[in-house]
Amino acid sequence: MLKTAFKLLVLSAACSLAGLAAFLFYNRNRSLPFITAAQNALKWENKASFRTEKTPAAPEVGLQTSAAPAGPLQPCPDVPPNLQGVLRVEFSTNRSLEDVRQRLGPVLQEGGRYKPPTCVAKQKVAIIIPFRNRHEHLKHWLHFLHPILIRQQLDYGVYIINQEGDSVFNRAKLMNIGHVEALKEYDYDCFVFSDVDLIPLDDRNLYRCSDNPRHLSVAVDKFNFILPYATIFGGVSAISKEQFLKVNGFSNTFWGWGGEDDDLSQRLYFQGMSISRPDSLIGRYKMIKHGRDLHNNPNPQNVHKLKETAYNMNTDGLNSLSYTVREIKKDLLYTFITVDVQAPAG
Ligand code: UDH
Ligand code: MN
Repeated sequence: MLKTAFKLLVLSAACSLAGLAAFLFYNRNRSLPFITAAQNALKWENKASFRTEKTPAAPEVGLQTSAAPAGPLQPCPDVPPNLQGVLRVEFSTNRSLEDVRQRLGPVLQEGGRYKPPTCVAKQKVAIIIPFRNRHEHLKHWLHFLHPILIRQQLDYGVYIINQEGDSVFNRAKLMNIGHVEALKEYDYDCFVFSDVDLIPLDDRNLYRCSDNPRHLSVAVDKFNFILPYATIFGGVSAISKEQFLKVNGFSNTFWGWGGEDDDLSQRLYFQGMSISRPDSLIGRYKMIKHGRDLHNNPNPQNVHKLKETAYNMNTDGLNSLSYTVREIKKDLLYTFITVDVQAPAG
């Protein structure tokens, strides 16, 4: 009797082992790479490399949560679970993009794209950066922002819109171009327009859109962490596709420094929207120190143009946008689009 029971036990153990081996063999090429990708991404969603000064390091995530979930993915939680809060940000380190590429290689897709592997992101976000000749700043931005955006569980892509040549700079037009070019690639529903030199000091400041356009760079060190004025919408701001289309995007006609962000702020106001903001303790930023760039001097005409926003907004914007794409380069960390903005002569 006892002997028979023992035989049965050995037999059933052998069967389960054989079953397990067969399962692993069958799935060796399918589930394992996915598990590895998911584990890598989760490692990053948890990464403590930019450790908060207050919060302790996030706990390790075990295999249990990182394995490929069976069936369709659930929506990501409202509050991403692995945020770190206050971040340490410094620009004294000489950063190499190769280093960032190596560390993020396993989780990012070509073009600076990411999707959370274990849940469906709340929003599809295109980050648009107006750019010319600020490669040092871009290195810092990519080094700090990718890990933050990953922890925020966004389905996102990074688009650097590079103005070709040395004609007068047009930040707003580059933003409009970024919006159009990003939408050619993917069905983004939210756009975060960000200067290349602004790094958030708290990852609870989510790079997402809300019911109203959202100004994210509320408290910048350069302005002593104080909001300079109530209607400001420059620096870093998040605006949904619908909100942006409703105001016909930015004006294309603000050449040189100043006014284009205030013009957009007025457009939003004229369309009955108001600006939302995170708390000033969370919306803190560091701006990388810089002087004024060549060919981007303050343009004294721009302030006068602000009187004409209501009159111009329906004919000057996305519906009148004209430019030429010179080159689209895909890096692991970003999509770099060089454009001719058709600057006026002189
Ligand atoms: N930008 C470039 N290249 C340029 C000009 C502007 O990439 O040549 C982009 C970049 O993303 C930058 C953004 O446009 O962050 C806004 O330009 P900015 O940084 O010059 O604007 P900000 O308001 O500068 O920060 C104010 C002038 C700083 C002079 C301070 C002297 N102490
Ligand atoms: Mn700046």
